[in-house]
Amino acid sequence: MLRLPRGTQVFAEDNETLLVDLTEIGQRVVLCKGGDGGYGNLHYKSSTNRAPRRADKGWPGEERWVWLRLKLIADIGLVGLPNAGKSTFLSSNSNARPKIADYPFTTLHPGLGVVKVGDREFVMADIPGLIEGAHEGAGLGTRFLGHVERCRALLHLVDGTQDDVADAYRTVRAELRAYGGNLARKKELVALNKTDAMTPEDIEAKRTKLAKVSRKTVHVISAVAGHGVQPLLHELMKLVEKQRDAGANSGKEAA
Ligand SMILES: Nc1nc2c(ncn2[C@@H]2O[C@H](COP(=O)(O)OP(=O)(O)OP(=O)(O)O)[C@@H](O)[C@H]2O)c(=O)[nH]1
Ligand SMILES: [Mg+2]
Repeated sequence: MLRLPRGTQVFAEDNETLLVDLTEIGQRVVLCKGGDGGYGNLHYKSSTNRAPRRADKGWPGEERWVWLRLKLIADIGLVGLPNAGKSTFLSSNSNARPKIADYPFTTLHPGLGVVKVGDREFVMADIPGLIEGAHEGAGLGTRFLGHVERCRALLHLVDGTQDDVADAYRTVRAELRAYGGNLARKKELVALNKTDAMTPEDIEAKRTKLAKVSRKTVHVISAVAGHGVQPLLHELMKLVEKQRDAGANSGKEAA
């Protein structure tokens, strides 16, 4: 028996045919039937033959090669360029304690955290930073874009201390689109992060720029100082509940 985390997909040897999608906790499937153990001498013992020489070997079990691909299931997926502050945001607002550092690709594996908003909660996934070409394997590549597939909605973080916030936003969006599937169609909230390290004029200029390129309301936050975070968490919670009601998630394609 093999125990696998929820969200694991099992593919056939061709690495294309999906055999099972383990989206539920406790789900069990038989991939290969076990063999036949055969019979030992004891089985042939009888009143007339007290020491039988006979034994039957049985047959081997089924064998097959499979590919396992883990695609995390979360309510909200954090996306953004490396160093945008994704892990910081997850760490300051959930029970998760991811590694945080001032260099790109600090996060090498996606991680999950539970975010509490009042008496409700949602699960947020910290995804390694995306860079141009990620959909073709650049940086940490496509492996992580797969995790985004299963999130109900996205929070796109943009580091406000970089010069070109519009370009940062576009780069990530282009990767989501290029990966295909329903990634680019997912609901997305946008936040300008690290505003504790910016002047009010700079914040305003970059917020305007980002709103223009994303055509969305831009949340102005500081993941470190906690500025603007509570209203954003409420928005995320509202969005998650709406998506849950609509059945958009989580293994299955959004309706
Ligand atoms: N001033 C300031 N710095 C921040 C803020 N949020 C994150 N940082 C800093 O930015 C750097 C990168 O933060 P991370 O949370 O590791 O960034 P990430 O997006 O997870 O990066 P990758 O895992 O490499 O994709 C760290 O030095 C953080 O301390 C913020 O709100 N304000
Ligand atoms: Mg990180």
